[in-house]
Amino acid sequence: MSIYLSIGTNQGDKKENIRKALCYLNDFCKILKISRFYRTKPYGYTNQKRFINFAIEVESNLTPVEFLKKCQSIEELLGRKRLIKWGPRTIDIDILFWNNEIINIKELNIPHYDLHNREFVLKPMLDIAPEFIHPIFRKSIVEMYQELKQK
Ligand code: PH2
Ligand code: MG
Ligand code: MG
Repeated sequence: MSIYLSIGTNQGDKKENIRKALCYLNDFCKILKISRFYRTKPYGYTNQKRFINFAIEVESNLTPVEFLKKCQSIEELLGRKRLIKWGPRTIDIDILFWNNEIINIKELNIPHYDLHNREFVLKPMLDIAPEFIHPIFRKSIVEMYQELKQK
C-alpha cells in the first residue's frame, strides 16, 4: 500500500506530541516507514514557532474518511485548537496520498492540495518514497522537490 501522511507540531512538548501521535496511530494502522525529523520554518502564517515535520507510510483497512476521522480524534486528544488558519498546533496529521486515488469531497482532498509547494512535506517524503508518483501531476516526489527548489 502507499498511504502517506505528513505530521507536524510546533506547540507544547513537540517530541512528546510526536511520541503520542505515533502511539495512537499505531492502534488503528500499521506504520511501515518513518522519515527523519526536520526542524522547519513556519509556512503560510509565519509569526509562529518553528515546526518539527516528518512523513510516514502506513497500511490500513479503513476507508479514507474513516481514517481521517481517527486522525482528527488524535489531534483533539492532543489538545489541538483550531484558532488561526495555518496557525500553531500541538499536532497536525495530514493525508498526502491514498495509493493512487483522487478524492475530492467536502471533508477530504487527496492528494493534499498544496503538498507540491511545501518543502516541509516533500523533504521528509524524499526519505521514504522518492519515486512515488503524484496521481494528478504525474510527477515523482523527487521531481516536485527539484521544481520547488528552482522557484
Ligand atoms: N503546517 C501548516 C502551515 N504551516 N509550516 C511548517 N513549517 N510546518 C507545518 O506543518 C505547517 C506549516 C498548516 O497545516
Ligand atoms: Mg496541515
Ligand atoms: Mg491538517
